[in-house]
Amino acid sequence: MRESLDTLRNEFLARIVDGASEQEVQRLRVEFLGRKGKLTLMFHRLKEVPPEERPGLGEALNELRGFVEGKLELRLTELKRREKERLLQAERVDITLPGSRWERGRVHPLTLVMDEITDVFVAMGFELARGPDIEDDYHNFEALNMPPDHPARDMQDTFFVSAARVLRTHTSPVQIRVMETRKPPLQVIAPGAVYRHDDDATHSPMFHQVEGFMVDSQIAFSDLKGVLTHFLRRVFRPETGVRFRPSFFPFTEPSAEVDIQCFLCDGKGMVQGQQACRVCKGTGWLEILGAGMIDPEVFRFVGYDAERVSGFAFGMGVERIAMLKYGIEDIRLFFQNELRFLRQFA
Ligand code: 2NM
Repeated sequence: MRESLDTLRNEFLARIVDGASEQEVQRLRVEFLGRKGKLTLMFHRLKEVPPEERPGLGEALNELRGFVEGKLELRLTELKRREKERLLQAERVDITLPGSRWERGRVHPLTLVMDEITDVFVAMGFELARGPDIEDDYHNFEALNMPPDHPARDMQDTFFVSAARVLRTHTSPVQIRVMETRKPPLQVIAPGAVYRHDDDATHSPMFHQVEGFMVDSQIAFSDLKGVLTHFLRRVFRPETGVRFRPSFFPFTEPSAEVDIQCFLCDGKGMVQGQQACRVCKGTGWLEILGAGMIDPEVFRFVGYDAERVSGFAFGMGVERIAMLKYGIEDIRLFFQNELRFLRQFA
């Protein structure tokens, strides 16, 4: 039995080599110290030896058990230490590397101009309204006095989503929705993206408008002139000349095109004596807005009594105003997100 103790110790030592994995350590623990382990069995066999040999043998067995347990524990500790070391190496970071800077973002020039336009109307008591980019035929055309066969529908190259739904070609449907759900007096502006099948240096398939309207019991064309003149003198210069030319829109009657005096040549049309002004192309005027008195037909569609209410409405293209203000020649610059372009706007 003494000899088998030495054999067992040697066998164990041969197995608990340096490369032993955690699983191998656990297997060895079971194999030697488990309920039917080799060492455990030897403890059972103690009763087979003569009583006088038992104390010495028992002591030797206890010593071997302690030895095996110690070695197993040592091996596990070593494995854990190595794993920790491996992780520390793998996850090493160089804390002396400089950090990457966060560049401060800027407001997009179109947002800048749209906010500026909006602020002037809000200061005059207008409220903001929004609506869906995908509209139905009724709100985008029909209720704006453009029946299915109306020639004005050709004026707008419409993107169709389905037979009955379109990407809105103007923000006027937002105003229709406001009038449908609320009663005068109302002063509302509707800024937002609109869509037309157009694409060149001055036309983008998606662009932005700010439209607005005012409805009450006694709104006159002079109110339209006063509000829009004030607006234009706020966004451009306080002394800017403004003119109203007769025009046509299906949803307003009478209608007008609103021009401002050119801010580059001061309305002279010429710069440095003889050269035609590059901003107004020599005309001295810049077209900025469309406007008019809301057509009684539109009031009928939204359920207003045209005998009791009147109002004006207007609309403008944000890109056009931004291009004039900043001297931008190509509308596509707004949508290319070229940082060298965008960084120029404070
Ligand atoms: C324009 C020009 C003239 C306009 C009309 C309406 C509505 F819904 F009230 F009838 N909203 N916007 C309007 C009128 C828009 O844009 C050039």
